Amino acid sequence: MGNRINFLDIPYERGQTHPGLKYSSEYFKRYLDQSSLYTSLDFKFKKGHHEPDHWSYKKVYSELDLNNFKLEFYQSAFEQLNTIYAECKPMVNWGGDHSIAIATVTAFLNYFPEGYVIWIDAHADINIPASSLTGNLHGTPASFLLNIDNIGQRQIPWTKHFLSPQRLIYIGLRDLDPFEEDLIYCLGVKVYSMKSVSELGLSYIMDEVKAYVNEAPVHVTFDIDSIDPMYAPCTGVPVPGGLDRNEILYIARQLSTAQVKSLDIVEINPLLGSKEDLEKTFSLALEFLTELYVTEKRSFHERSYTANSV
Ligand SMILES: [Mn+2]
Repeated sequence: MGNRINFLDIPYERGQTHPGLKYSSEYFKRYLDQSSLYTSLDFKFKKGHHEPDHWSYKKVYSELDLNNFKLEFYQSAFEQLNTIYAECKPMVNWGGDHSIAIATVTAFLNYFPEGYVIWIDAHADINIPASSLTGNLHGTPASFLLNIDNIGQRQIPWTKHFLSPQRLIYIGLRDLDPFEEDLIYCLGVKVYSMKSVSELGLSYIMDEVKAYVNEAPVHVTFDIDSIDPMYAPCTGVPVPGGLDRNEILYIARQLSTAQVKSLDIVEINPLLGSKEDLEKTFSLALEFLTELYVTEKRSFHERSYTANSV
């Protein structure tokens, strides 16, 4: 029996500088055709949302620059998501760089203003344009979604609902700018950094996360660079010391399939890395999806986990 998931590619790559992210969904589909890895997922591919060709990359260091960055393209992705979101759950949004969260999270909040966002990432992506050291939009989406300094109101006026800091949960952080650290501390966002993963253990952390979100709807935004580059090397900003294969699959199993209404998978760049690196990265992404969405496997895993943990 297939587990139907709706798949939308949003191959925006101009929120960062490495070309290749726009081919990610294409490579993933090819990988699915060739892979010997078993999955009982039944992907329903929707016509995706592509960046206009004439859009040229521009670094973003201030809100003034941002106006030239044309966030209206994200608005059209939001609008497309909105029209299909109602009848298409669960929804997998395949990036692209992490700036697509500007579209995907606003679409989620439009349906579930009381929902939670679990942001799995090595980076917090919470710079404001003026604080960004790189000028790359993919390091800023959380600040728009949280409406820091009213930047959301000015730059993404299509959304009625901003994310409250209490409804954001980070997992896997390990590479933050000082501005981001201060901001997260002031906002009181829940953070499970890699340091807390090693100190508390993921089973403690996921129990806490599940108790915290309770029955509320959840959007997971999964940056592949949360994983250690040893297991998922094809990404533009790799940071050592990340989650290992077992840890990310454990997180996927612990999340309730019914509760996760939508998921982003971002920052897989098929042009960075060898053939072997590609195989590693895409197989891990597919395993993550399988553990998250194949409900009938869950009880088996839970049993085996209980058995192993005594
Ligand atoms: Mn990210």
